[in-house]
Amino acid sequence: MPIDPAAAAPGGEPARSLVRTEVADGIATITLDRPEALNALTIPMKEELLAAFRAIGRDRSVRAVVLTGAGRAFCAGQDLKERLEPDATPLVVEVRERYNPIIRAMRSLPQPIVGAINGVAAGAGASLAFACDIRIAAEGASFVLAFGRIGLVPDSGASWFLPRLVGPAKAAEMALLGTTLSAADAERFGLVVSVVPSDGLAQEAHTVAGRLAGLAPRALAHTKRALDRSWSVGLDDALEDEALRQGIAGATADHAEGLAAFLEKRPPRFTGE
Ligand code: T3D
Repeated sequence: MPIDPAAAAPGGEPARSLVRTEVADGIATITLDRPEALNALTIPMKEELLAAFRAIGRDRSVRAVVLTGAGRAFCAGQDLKERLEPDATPLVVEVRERYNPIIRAMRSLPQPIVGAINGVAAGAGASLAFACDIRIAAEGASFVLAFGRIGLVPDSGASWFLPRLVGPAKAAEMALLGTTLSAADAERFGLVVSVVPSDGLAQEAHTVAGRLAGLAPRALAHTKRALDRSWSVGLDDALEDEALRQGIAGATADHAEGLAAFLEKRPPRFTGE
């Protein structure tokens, strides 16, 4: 979607899209598609991923997003071979200008994101998983903050998300020791909502995304923002923020539809208005 796969690459070869976006039934499925390198992130891939989120954010027909990886991994983080290239971008610039915008785009996306964690999520790949709203894992999936193993620090939001998702003690173990969290332990710590057999992951993620897609989009967008905001405000501030958002949601046609559906004992048909 963001990059035309048919467009010529510098060497004359058709550029291969490394991030696939498919939209069906109000659900956009984004697939990191570089399985030969465990979906490790290169610059073009990061650019495509950012473009994909931005395009989805503008598309009102999309009500929910599924983020997953092709092959046996979710994402192995930064492509370390690219990093060794002589003209590699300085780390501070790469993180600030290529990783952080993706994480911001995910968190400011009005639609909820379901992470379908099909395999290992390492380094910035784990950060991408953490930045989803809801995560479902395949039985063989795992999470590892691989940064420390190569003398780097957690980035792309990992140091912010992880303590909030699994608690400070587990986050410290994972961040400092680089301990791998299995899918089963990720469920125990609340990082993923469920663990399913590998061959059932896509279906389960789409079922959850389908439930989200059937809800009122504006209410979901406000809920997502309110949950994020709760980390940085006190109760008084949160109470007032809730009141304001409720005022906005209450004025939507979807709220009226929700009430009508309740009274008529039928499923609501939310339009996003
Ligand atoms: O720009 C910046 O650098 C700043 C941003 C940093 C953010 C980061 O993400 S830093 C962290 C980067 N990621 C890692 O350090 C993870 C490196 N990978 C691994 O530790 C392991 O591959 C895994 C634990 C993810 C999986 O292990 P395993 O045993 O299942 O697979 P493998 O055999 O190690 O890897 C399979 C292939 O994928 C292999 O290629 P080959 O030898 O078969 O041709 C391997 O080189 C490749 N691969 C895996 N991870 C990466 C990668 N290639 C490039 N970059 C990778 N990150």
